[in-house]
Amino acid sequence: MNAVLPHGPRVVVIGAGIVGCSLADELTARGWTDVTVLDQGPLPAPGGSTSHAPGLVFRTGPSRTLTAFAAYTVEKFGALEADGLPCFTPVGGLELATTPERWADLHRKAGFAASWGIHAELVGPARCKELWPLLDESKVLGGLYTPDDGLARAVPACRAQRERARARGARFLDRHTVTGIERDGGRVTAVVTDRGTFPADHVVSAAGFWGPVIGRMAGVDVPLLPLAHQYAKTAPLPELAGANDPRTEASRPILRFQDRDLYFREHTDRIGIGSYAHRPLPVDPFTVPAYDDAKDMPSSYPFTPEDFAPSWEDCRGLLPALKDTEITEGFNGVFSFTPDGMPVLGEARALRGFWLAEAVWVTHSAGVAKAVAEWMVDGRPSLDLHECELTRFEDAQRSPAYVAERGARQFVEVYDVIHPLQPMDRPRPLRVSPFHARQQELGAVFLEGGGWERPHWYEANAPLAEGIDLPGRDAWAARHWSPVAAAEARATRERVALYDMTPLRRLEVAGPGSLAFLQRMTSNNLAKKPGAVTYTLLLDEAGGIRSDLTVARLAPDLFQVGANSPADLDWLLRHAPDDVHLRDITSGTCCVGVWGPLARALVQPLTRDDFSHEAFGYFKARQTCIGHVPVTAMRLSYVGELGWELYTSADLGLRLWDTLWEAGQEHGVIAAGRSAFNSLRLEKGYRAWGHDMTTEHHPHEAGVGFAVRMNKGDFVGRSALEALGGPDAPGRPARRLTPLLLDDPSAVVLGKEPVYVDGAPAGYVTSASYGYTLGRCVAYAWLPPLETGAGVHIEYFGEKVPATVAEEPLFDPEMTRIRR
Ligand code: FAD
Ligand code: THG
Repeated sequence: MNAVLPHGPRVVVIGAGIVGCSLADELTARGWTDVTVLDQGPLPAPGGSTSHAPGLVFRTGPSRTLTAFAAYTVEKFGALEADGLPCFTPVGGLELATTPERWADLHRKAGFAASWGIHAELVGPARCKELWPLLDESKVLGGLYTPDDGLARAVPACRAQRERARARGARFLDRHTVTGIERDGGRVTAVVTDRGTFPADHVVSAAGFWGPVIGRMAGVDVPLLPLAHQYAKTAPLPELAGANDPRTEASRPILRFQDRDLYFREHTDRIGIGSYAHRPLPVDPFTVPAYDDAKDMPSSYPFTPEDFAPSWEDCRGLLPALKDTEITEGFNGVFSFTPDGMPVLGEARALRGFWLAEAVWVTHSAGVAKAVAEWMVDGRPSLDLHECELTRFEDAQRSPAYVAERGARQFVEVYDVIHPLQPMDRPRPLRVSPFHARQQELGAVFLEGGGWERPHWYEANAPLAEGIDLPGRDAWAARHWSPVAAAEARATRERVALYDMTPLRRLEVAGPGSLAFLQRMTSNNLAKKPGAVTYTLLLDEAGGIRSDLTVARLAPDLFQVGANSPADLDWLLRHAPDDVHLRDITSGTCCVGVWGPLARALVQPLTRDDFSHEAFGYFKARQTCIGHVPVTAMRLSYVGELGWELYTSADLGLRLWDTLWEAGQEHGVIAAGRSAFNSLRLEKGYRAWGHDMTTEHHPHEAGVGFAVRMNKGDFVGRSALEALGGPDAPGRPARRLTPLLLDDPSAVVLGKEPVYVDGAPAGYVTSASYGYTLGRCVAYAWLPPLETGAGVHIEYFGEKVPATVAEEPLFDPEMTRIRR
C-alpha cells in the first residue's frame, strides 16, 4: 500500500540492484513518487551483480565525473543506516606499488585526488605494513592511502533506499520479468512483464549487464559487454581471529595490488580476493539463465580454479600468512564493461522516455542515480556527464564486434597504468581519412580517437627537428610524444603545413527553418550573409556550455556546422523542427587545414578565385575549386595562422591532398600532426570542449563570452545567463579558465594536475602542452580569479612546479598573423 498519493509522471525502473534502488530513492526525493521498480528475481537479493558485490569503494581516478559519483556514494551511504549500521564503512583504501612504474603512477593518482578534492597520502612500506599487518612489506615500494574510502554494504544500502522510496510512494515488485517495451509515436508507453503490463511515461533500464537484452526490446543498442570476474574467499585465518566485528566484517583498508590485477578486503576472519588477472570470460547476456534456473544466481558462474591459480601464488607472495590456508569458496561473477570503461547513461533519442543507467559500479551508483534523477526531473544533470552519455559513441563504435573487443580489452587493462594518450591497440585501423596512404608514406605515428586514425607527428619531419634545441622530458611526458612535433609547430608558424582535419565532426543543416533553428540553439548571431562563418556556443537551458561550434552559412538555407562530439548531433536532432534537415556528413567528406604564413602563396595559384585578404576575409567561406577538386574553403584556423580549411567529398580527398602537396613543395610544405596542433591552439588560447569547458561552466568564466550575443533574440540558455548577470554570479564559486605559463622552460605537465594557490589546492589543469613558439609549457586551469603575474604551483608526480598566471592570448594578441 502506498503511504502517499503518487506525484509526477509514471516511472518504471527495470532492475532492483544498487542502481535501480538508488534511483527510486533519488527520484522520490525529488517529488517524482509514482515509481515502480521491477525485478525478475526475488528481493532483497534478486540475483544481479549487486547481490554479491564485495563493495569496495576507491574514489580516485582520472575521471573527475566518476570521482564525483563515488564521493557522493560515500557521503550518502555513510549517512544511510540498515540494521543499525551505516551502509558504508570507512576502513580506508590502500593501493600498493611493487614496481617503480606503479609507484610513479600513485604519485600521479595522488594528484588526481588533490584535483578532485579527495584526501590521499603517499605512504612508505612501513606505514603500509602498519595499515595491513599481513603484508610482506619488502615487496612494497609504497602506497597511496585514502582514509575516507572503504566498503559499501550494497544489499543493505538497497534495502535502506527501498524503504525510504517506499515511504514516499514507490513500489518494488520482485519476480516480475520484463519481456517487452511498448511505444507509440517514438515514446515509451508501457513495460510488459510476465505478470502484466505497467503503463509508463518514463522507463529506466537499470538492468545491469542485462542492459543489451532490455535495449533490444526498446530498439536501442546498449554498448556493454558482460564479463565474469573472479572473487574468492580464504578459510578463516588465525591471524585475523577476533580482529573484526562480524557485523561490519572489516577494519583494515581495502587493498589493491594492481601490479598483479588483485584486490583484497576482510570478511571478519577471512580474506576476500578479487582478480582481474585471468583471461576475459565474456558472457552472452541473452543466454543468462532465469533466476530459478540458475545454479546459484544468474550473475554467478562456477569458479574456475585453473584461472585463479597464478593469482593465488601472487596473493601468497604478498600476504605470506596465506601460505598456510586455502581458498574455500569462489565464483565467477558477472558485471558490465563498456568500450571505454565508463557508464552508459541518458535517454535514447529514438525512443523518448527510455533511459539507460547501465555499466555502473556500486562505487558510482548513488552519484549516477542522483545525476540521472536530476536529468529526468530538472531536464539536466548538475554534473558534466559527457564521458558517460549514451550519445558519446560513434556509429562505428556500436557494432557488437567493437563492443566485444573493446569491452574485453577494458577488462584486461582495468588496473594497468594508462597514459592519457595511450590508444587501444584493437580494432585498428577502423576509420581512416582519404589521406591515410600518404600519411603512412610520411611515417605518420597514429593515435586513435573516435575510431579514427589520427597522425600525431610524421617521422618524415625528423630531419627538421635536428637543429631545434628542446629541453629533455621525463619518460612519462615523452610517451606518445616526439621532438618532431616541435619542428612541425615551427614549420606551421614559419612556412606552411597540411593538417588532416577529417575527424572534425561536420553537420549539414538545411531547409527553410535552418536559420531560425540555429539562432535558437546557439549563442552567437548567425543572421549574416551567405559566406559568413561564426564561432558560436551550444548552451543548455542553464547556460552551461554543451559545445562550441563554427557555423558556416553556405546559402540562405544551408549551413555547415563544425562540431565536437556525436552528442552535438543528438542534441540538435532532439530540438529540430520538421522544416530543418540535419545530417552528419563527416564520414562521406574530408578536410585539410592549410595553415602558415605561406598558406596563401600555396593555395592561390590552384584556384581562379581571389584568395586575397580583401576578397576572402577572415571567418568567411566559399565554394571554389582547388585544381580539379571542388571544395568548400573556410578561412579560419584553430592553430592561429593564416589559412583555410578545405572540405571536399571523400572520393576526391586524395587528389586534394596530392594537389596541395605538389604545389607546396616550393614553399617547403610539411604534413603536421595533432601533437603540434594541440600546442599551437593552446598558445592561441583556443578552448577544447570537453577538456577546458563543459556544461558545468558558463561562457563568461570560460572566456568565451565574446560568442554570446544577448541582444540577438531568444536562444537556449539566454534567460539563465541573464539571471546570472556577470561572470561572478552570486551563489556560484568565482572561477576562471586561467592561462598559466610554467616558469621553468624545461618543465611540462599534461593535464588534470592539481594547482596550488598559497600552498592549498585551488583547481586543476584542463589541458596543457609545451608551447614551442613561446618556449614554455602552457597550461589552462580552472582557478579562482587571480591577477596576471600571480604565482601558483602545479603538482606533477608529487613535485610542485612553479607557474605564473598569464595574459591571453599568449601568442599573437593583435591577430597580425591571421588577419592579413
Ligand atoms: P544489477 O545488480 O545486476 O541489477 C540489475 C537487476 O536487473 C538484476 O537484479 C536483474 O535481476 C534485473 N533484471 C535484468 N533483466 C531483467 C528483466 N528482463 N526483468 C526484470 N528484471 C531484470 N563494484 C564496486 O563498486 N566495487 C566492488 O568491489 C565490486 N566488486 C565486484 C565483484 C564481483 C565479483 C562482481 C560480479 C561485481 C563487482 N562490482 C563491484 C560491480 C558491481 O557489482 C556492479 O557494477 C553493480 O552491482 C551493478 O549494479 P546494477 O544495479 O547496475 O546491476
Ligand atoms: N574548425 C571548425 N569547426 C570547429 C573547430 C575547428 N568546431 C569545433 C571546434 N573546432 C571549435 N573550436 C574553435 C575554437 C576557436 C576558434 C575556432 C573553433 C577560433 N576562434 C577565434 C578566436 O577566438 O579568436 C575566432 C572567434 C571569432 O572571430 O568569433 O578560430 O577547428 N571548422
